[in-house]
Amino acid sequence: MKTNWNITTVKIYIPEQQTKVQTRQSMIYALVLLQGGWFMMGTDDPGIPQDGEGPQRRVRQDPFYIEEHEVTNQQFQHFTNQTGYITEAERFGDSFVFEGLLSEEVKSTLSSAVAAAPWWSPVKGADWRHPEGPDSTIEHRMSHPVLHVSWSDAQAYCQWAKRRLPTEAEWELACRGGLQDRLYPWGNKLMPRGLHYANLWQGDFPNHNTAEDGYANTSPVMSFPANGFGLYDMVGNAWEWTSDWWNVHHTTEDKYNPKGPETGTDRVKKGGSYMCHKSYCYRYRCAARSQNTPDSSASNLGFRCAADAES
Ligand SMILES: *[C@@H]1O[C@H](CO)[C@@H](O)[C@H](O)[C@H]1NC(C)=O
Ligand SMILES: [Ca+2]
Ligand SMILES: [Ca+2]
Repeated sequence: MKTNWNITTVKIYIPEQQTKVQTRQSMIYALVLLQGGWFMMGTDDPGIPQDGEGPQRRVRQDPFYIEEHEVTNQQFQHFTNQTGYITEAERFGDSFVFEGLLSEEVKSTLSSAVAAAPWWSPVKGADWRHPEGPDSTIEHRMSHPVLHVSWSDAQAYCQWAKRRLPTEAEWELACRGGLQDRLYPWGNKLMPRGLHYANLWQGDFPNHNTAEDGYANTSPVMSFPANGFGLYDMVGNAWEWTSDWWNVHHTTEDKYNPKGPETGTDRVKKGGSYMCHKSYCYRYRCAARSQNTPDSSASNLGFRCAADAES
């Protein structure tokens, strides 16, 4: 496989030492090495109990790599250029878009919406290159997270990049950034010193987004501060697929490199998105979780890859 993307930085995180910066030949963007070890997964004080956020349990995780930011449109375009890959949304001919972002023209063509969430509409011609439907483009958003990618699309990209999706446990360890029992990657206060730490929704959902954090839609990756592991947008911006099947029942038993249930119908996604507001989607917390069928795609759902640590 040919690539003209050469040296990128690999930041190696080592607990109790400074972040070591190495360079190495790499096809695509930076990975951060996390040392693993024991951590507390989930919470005994769930924000949304029916999502299976609890109980809190001890998890021991081997070292692994995780990408420092969500996979961008640029990265995904590089992948499709090289492979000719067609996403599921492109094959199905439609994908879910948040109505608040649609042009009047696209809105006038809509036939159906989701009963429980009428702000979601399947839009013909919506896909990763056209996040708000056929009259939209990613040209000015190449550094934003790729959207409208199904779990299978995400899986295909990571495989091509010689990587894989993170497990939910890996993702959550990464989200916590070395902190214990905190709500957010940076602590318990949503806005320390009055500053925005993630791309979320401010205002009245779903009618009015004040975009006080600077963005009513996605933001370029790394627009908000990194967590303690040097990882960006772990909560907010785009939801992120993980490799686990969905299940809301957990025990307090210690777990070793858990990979989730053997089977299921839905896959776990983590971190919430630019559409999340406390009033209806208090899921921009590390313990929070949600699910979609593996062929689902939407205008707020992306991913990042992980990789095994060579030992
Ligand atoms: C993908 O191919 C198009 C058309 O040749 C080109 O304009 C674009 O820069 C390529 N993208 C990447 C990320 O290589
Ligand atoms: Ca926002
Ligand atoms: Ca995210």
